[in-house]
Amino acid sequence: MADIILHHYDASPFSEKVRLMLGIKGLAWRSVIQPVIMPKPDLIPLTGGYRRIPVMQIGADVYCDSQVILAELERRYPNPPVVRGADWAVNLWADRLWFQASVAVIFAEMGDAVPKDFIADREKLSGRPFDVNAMKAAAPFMRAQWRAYAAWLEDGLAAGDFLGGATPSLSDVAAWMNIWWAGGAVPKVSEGLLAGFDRTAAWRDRLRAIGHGRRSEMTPGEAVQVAINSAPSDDCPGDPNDPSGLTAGDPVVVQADDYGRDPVEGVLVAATRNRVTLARECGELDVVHVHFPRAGYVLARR
Ligand SMILES: N[C@@H](CCC(=O)N[C@@H](CS)C(=O)NCC(=O)O)C(=O)O
Repeated sequence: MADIILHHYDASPFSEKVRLMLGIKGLAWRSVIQPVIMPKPDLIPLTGGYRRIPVMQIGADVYCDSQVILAELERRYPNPPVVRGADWAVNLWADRLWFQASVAVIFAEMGDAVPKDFIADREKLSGRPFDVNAMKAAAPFMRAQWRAYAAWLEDGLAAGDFLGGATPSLSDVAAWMNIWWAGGAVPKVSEGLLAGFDRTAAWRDRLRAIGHGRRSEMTPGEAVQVAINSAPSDDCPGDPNDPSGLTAGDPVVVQADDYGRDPVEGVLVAATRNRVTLARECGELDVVHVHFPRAGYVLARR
């Protein structure tokens, strides 16, 4: 099987979910470090416009968003099993509600030290002002939200070493992102918000000990060459009951429904219950298949 290539950067919390999943599965993977802000000249040709991180690439298949990345890793490498129960719903909560609380808590603390070009980039990404004073004003409320979310984790760990029982599950991976990010970026604040949460502290040590699998570096240019020299894999059939009414071959556009809404255009390969796949012909790259989650993304005819 072709190499797993993860386009990421070390400080990226959403990438940390994928790195932990690679650790749980014990996989070897290639690490491609992408820029923290635009431009991303060796990423955009692969995705067709999607700029967020992480992106996973396997040959000429490109997976945008940690949700579809984690699902594809589970599909290709089912052992040990990681996804169970209502894990995907927990994942979206940790990605959205908890992550937004983390953003406010972290940038209220360190926002004044953030470089201007980063702020300008993130304002463009979100379409809203990156207002550190507003984050500071909201911080007391957001810290309370953050601790309430962490308390669910603490309570969820009463029955076992991990949220899904005796072995790590996707819920652990999803929750880990927020604990990992706050712990690294604002350690004192995080310590206060987790005060008394002893099970969470022990769980954090257990997850940290899992590591990231076997990582080796690759340059962004090499990754583009891999896509040029590969053909996309076969995809599963579309959902015949899909409410969009779209069928394979239709010209479509996909975009995120939260932030980083850059539209990606292509030809529909398949729309399943939880994934949409587009074929894109892109100069030298010939055909790549770009995969997005359904939950959290808008799919429309062009
Ligand atoms: N829903 C996306 C969110 C990804 C996301 O927000 N990533 C951050 C980095 S952790 C990002 O792309 N920031 C802008 C950038 O890096 O250019 C996912 O699950 O992958």
